Amino acid sequence: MQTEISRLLGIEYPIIQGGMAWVAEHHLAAAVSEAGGLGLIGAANAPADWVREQIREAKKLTDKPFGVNIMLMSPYADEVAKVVAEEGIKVVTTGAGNPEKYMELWKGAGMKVIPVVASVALAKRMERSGADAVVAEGCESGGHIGESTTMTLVPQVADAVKIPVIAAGGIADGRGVAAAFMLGAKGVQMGTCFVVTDEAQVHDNYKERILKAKDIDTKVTGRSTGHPIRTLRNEMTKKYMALEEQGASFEELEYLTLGGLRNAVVDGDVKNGSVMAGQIAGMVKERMSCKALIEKLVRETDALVKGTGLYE
Ligand code: TUI
Repeated sequence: MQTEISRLLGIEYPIIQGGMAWVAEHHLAAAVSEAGGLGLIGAANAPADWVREQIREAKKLTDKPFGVNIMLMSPYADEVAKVVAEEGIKVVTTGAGNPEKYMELWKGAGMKVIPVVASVALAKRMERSGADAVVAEGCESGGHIGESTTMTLVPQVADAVKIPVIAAGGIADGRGVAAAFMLGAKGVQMGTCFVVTDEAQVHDNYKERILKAKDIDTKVTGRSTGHPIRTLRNEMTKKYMALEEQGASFEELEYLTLGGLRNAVVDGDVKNGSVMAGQIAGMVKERMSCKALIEKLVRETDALVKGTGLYE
């Protein structure tokens, strides 16, 4: 399953684990990389020292390449941007913004830079600034999302740029991976299906909520504040919708979703917390190791793609 992306990153399979806030810590990232994909540590809103520590811990668990995802709205983004270069990280992905101001630093350090984009315009701009690839993330994804679906975004981005495109949003089995290749992607990034893996340090209530989710169980809060976030519906989303209708303040609304992610992931408060997950949660029904998941994805994809020449 070699593509431009697996070759660019020096990995076995072009399968990337999303840099999910509170979820993508060193155990998960190392397990994905050990299994032949690319694991990511999600810097999210964490201080730079936490990120440095996570990088050092991941290095103890794997010699294979892994990356760091930098959430650009983080108050610590500037510091984290320096830490990843200092620690010799080979691949950085970014989300929720435009990473242009860090490009010189990262390219100078010999790093591969892969911004997550939700539009053709940002994809083109990233290519001009020297990005090595982009992740085109459709709004099927969990967490902070854009407007377009994966089905519409991926081919439009693939047509607009020469650098390889990685598809994200709504992928959790070989059919999704093969479909992404059909749309012009050279790799995939997945989040929700990695949350329920054995290595994910996530409260069991959170994993169970994903495993029990049905197709229509996600909601998007924050469209009115300009920060749309996809989560599984619960008391929090109900309260959010009610507050939104009453014209609550931006801060009040933001606190409800973003503050609640830690409560859900760490404490298992899946009623009032923020249970970020993608629309594909309804199809994620089995717990397994990262190795078993990646082997299953590769096996299923191979069976569908064989003979089509799509891997070349
Ligand atoms: O970033 C994500 N997903 C996330 S981040 C997150 S935690 C969070 N914390 C505080 C505030 C908001 C979120 C939970 N989930 N995915 C990557 C992604 N990036 N999706 C969409 C975008 C995006 C959207 C607009 C990237 C760039 C953009 O425009 C940038 C510009 O300046 O043009």
